[in-house]
Amino acid sequence: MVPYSVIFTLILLTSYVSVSTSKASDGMRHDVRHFPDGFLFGTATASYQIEGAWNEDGKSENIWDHMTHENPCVIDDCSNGDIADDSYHQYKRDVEMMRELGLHYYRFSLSWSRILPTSFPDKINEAGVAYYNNLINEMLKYNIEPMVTLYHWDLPQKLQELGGWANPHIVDWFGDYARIAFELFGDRVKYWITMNEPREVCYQGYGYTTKAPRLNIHGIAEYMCAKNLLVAHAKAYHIYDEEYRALYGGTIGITLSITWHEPESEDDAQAAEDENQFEWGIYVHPVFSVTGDFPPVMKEKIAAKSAAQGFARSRLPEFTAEEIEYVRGSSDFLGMNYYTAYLVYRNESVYSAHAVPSFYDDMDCVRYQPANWEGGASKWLKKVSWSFYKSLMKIKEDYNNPIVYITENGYSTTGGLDDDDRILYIREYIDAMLDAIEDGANVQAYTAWSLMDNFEWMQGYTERFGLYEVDYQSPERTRTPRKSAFIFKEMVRSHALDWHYEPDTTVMTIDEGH
Ligand code: PNW
Repeated sequence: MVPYSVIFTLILLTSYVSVSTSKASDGMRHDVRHFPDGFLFGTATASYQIEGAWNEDGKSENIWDHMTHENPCVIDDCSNGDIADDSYHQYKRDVEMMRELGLHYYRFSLSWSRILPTSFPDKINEAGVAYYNNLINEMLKYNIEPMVTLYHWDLPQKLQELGGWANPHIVDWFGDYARIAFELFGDRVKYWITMNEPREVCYQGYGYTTKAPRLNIHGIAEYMCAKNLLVAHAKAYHIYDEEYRALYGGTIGITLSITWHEPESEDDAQAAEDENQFEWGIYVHPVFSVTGDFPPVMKEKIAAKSAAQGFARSRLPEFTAEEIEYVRGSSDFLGMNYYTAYLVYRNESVYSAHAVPSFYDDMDCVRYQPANWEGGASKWLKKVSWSFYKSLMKIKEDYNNPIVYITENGYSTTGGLDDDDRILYIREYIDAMLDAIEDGANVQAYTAWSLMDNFEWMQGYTERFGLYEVDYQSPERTRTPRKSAFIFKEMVRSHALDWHYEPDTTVMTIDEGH
């Protein structure tokens, strides 16, 4: 197996060179490339990763509070988000940074248990609502549009005890919460995102142990989660569509993590396609395809494996005909978080490379990243910009060219203000995105992850994704612009990608009009 993969990796790497530079090698790479008119720029964060104030002013416990307090060292540095960036108190500085960057919008998420401490609509926490009102109003003062994610992983702990996303009642619970958010903030918020990255919620949190609540019930729980989460998303979409759209005229969609899977060899083309379907087709297909429902390959493979393994029915739950219709088309845009890629080969050996049953065993594939792919501080985050182009083109082709907002893209370091690696990553990915736009992909916005360093989930504060560095030793969590912040600012200001721009990083200013 090893020599085989090595040989094919080498062959593929040679062909990648032509993929990655196809635009550049024909003399077409422009030193300065302009973005289409109306193209928007923002940065993103998430509530648990930045807010802190975990138990202040009536907020109740969520699954990340619970997990990090019960079992601190599941996090690499045994840290937690109790204080994090203290954005609950420092939000005016956050908005000042958005103004420095000249952002058109800022993507952040709401903490369900801060707004609804019982998890349900019987009690609205006024202090929590006031925090979000203050943040939104401060942004709007400077014409920065809020883009609000309803769910970025911090489920109220009580709902987890009731089964969380594995309990179908969550469709109603999430719908009730969404309606309250639309009611409270819909007059000022025009961009809504229902869910952030169902894949990470379900596979990592329910199938494995790499996100809260670490259920580790693979091959079963991640599929229950996927179905309920999609119906819950659709519920929020229809509530907005029917009760608020005419009133407020906003737009609402779902954010998915897309990762490209490239065949290791020609023989693995179907394996790579299967992996793409299992990893993200499971969420894109039900919402964006013409037919709706889970991808056919998943339905077939999981039903067959389940039967052979002695299960009474497929471990992949079925949507009813009514649910298929309810979920199909339930998104005005595709929010795409894009970071990295993998190579894939087929593995149908009776000696499965994976636990049985499991999501990875079900697809009969193995994925990996070659050792010579360059990467950031995060083990999984390799810089593979050509894969961004391929993913955007596949989404254009397979799903009738939906409106795409890049709702996250970014790179990790271990810290420091001179982040040339991050700058190179961002420039290469944006270049690939511009190639896709030139070739017809309907990408309308780009969001850098992240505005500032924050609690990077299981990696705690060991991996830094910020355009601004955060000093976790200082009580006010001092934020300082990295070199990448200056580069990003210039890109927004000039509405162009300039490969040769070298910023003066001595003073960060707020330009006129911001
Ligand atoms: C995203 N992958 O997670 C999340 O939305 C953020 O909260 C997080 O901080 C950020 O990316 C950086 O990790 C991802 O394996 C986790 O491709 C894993 C992947 C992608 C996104």
